[in-house]
Amino acid sequence: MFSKETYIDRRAELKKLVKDGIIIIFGNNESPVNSPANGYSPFRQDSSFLYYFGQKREGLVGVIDIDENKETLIGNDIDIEDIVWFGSVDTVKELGEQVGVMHSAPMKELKTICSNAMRSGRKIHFLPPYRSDIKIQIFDLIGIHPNQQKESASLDLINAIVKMRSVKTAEEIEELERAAIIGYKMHTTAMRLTKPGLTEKFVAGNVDGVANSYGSMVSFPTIFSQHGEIMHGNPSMAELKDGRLVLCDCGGETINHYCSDNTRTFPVNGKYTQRQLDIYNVVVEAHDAVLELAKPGIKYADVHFAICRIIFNRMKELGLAKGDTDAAIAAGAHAMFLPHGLGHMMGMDVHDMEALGQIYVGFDEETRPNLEQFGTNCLRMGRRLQEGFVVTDEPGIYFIPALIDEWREKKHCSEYLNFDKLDAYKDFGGIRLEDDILITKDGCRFIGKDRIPYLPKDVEAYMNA
Ligand SMILES: [Mn+2]
Repeated sequence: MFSKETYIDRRAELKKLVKDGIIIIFGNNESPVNSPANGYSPFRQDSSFLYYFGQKREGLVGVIDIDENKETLIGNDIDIEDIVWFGSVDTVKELGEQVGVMHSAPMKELKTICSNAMRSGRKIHFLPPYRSDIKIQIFDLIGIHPNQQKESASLDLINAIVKMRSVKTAEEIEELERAAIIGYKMHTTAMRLTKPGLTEKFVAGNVDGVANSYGSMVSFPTIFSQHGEIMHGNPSMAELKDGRLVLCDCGGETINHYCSDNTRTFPVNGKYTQRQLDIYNVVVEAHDAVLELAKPGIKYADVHFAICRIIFNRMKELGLAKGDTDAAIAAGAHAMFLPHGLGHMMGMDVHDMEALGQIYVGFDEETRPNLEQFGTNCLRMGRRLQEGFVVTDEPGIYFIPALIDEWREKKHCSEYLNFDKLDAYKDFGGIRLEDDILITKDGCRFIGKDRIPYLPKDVEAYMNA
C-alpha cells in the first residue's frame, strides 16, 4: 500500500473530475472454486478499488458522495467464529482510516445509501461489473438488470479513472520496476529449465511458482507452448521436442498488484536453427524499432503500422509475401503474420483497465478503432502516447495453418501472399518478443533494469551456461 495521502489525493482528483453524484466502487468478493469456503487463491482485489481505497480485503465497497463531500468504506467486521479460523484482522473502520476515509458502515447500509440517492434523483456512478456476484449486488441495490449494467455504467466515472490511471506516478513506476524483477526471474527460470523431454506444464508450473514466491501471483495465466502460433496457448502435457521453439508469455504481480508482461521465444534444445533465426531476427528488428518510434504525441496505432511495414518487407525478402507494402497493409495482408496489435496499456491490470472498456482506454475522439479489418480489429491501444504511459511492445510473426488454408481458399490478399511458400511454414509455430515500455518526456525506455535475454546469442549463451 502507498501512503494515506496518495489515496486521499486520488479521491480528491476523482471528485473534481466526476463533479457530482455518488460514486460506488465495488471491491471484489471471494470467488469459490468448488465449494463456498474453497476460494481461488490468492484473493485478487479489483484494481480500481485498490487505486482509490488501497485495501486488499474481500467484501468491501467504497462510496464517495461528491455532493456531500463524504467518503465511506462499507463492509462487515468479522466475528469470533472467523477470528478462530483466520486470525484477528483490522476493523472496517480501521481499514478506512488507514487510507484516509473518515466514515465506515456495515454492508446493509449500502442499500439505504443507494435508495436515498435514487429517491432524490441523484446520479449513482458505478463501473461496468465483470464478476457475476457484483452484477447481482448492483441489481439488488439499484435495480438495473445485469444485461443492462454495462450500458448503464457511468461514462463520467470511466473517463475520469482512465485519465488518472493511464499516467503512472513515480511511486507506481517503482512498483512496475519491482514487477519487472519478478518477470525476469520467471523468464530466466523457464530458459534454464527448458530441455527436451520435460512437459510444457512442468516448466510453466515452475514459472508460476516464481511469481507466487516473490509477489502475489501471475499477472495472467502463463502462456508456455511449442505452438507459439496459438496466441494464448495454454501449457499442455506435451513433451518438449528437440528442434522446436517454445513461446513463453508471462508476468508477475508485486504484493501491491502492479504487473509485468514479457514474452520470449527460445529453442527447446538451446540452439536456434537458421530457418528459425530468419524469422526471429525480423521480430527482433520490429521489437527494437519501437524504442526509436514511441514518444509523447505519437499515436501508438502509427507505431503499430510502422512495425507491420517492417515485418511485411522482410517477409517479401524471404519470398513469403509480395506486392506494394503500403497497399498490402491497407488491405490487411500483414495480419497473416501479425494478427494482433503491437501492445496494450499495463499497470495494475496486465491489460490495464480493460474491464472499463478497451475503447475508452486505447482510443479517444481523435483515434477510433477499426473494427472491420481482421487483425487491425485486435488493436488494444491506438491513441497518442503521453509521458507516464506504460505500454507493451510485443510484435510477433506467426504461421497459423488454419489461417493459411482459409485465406488461400478465399483468395484473400492473394496478390500479396505466396501461399505455396507459406505452406512450407505450417510446422513452424510462432515467435513473439515482448517488453514493457515507459513513455518518458521525449522518448521511451524499457522497464526493468536487467533485460531478459532476447538476442539469439544471449539466449543461447544463457540456456547453455
Ligand atoms: Mn502483453
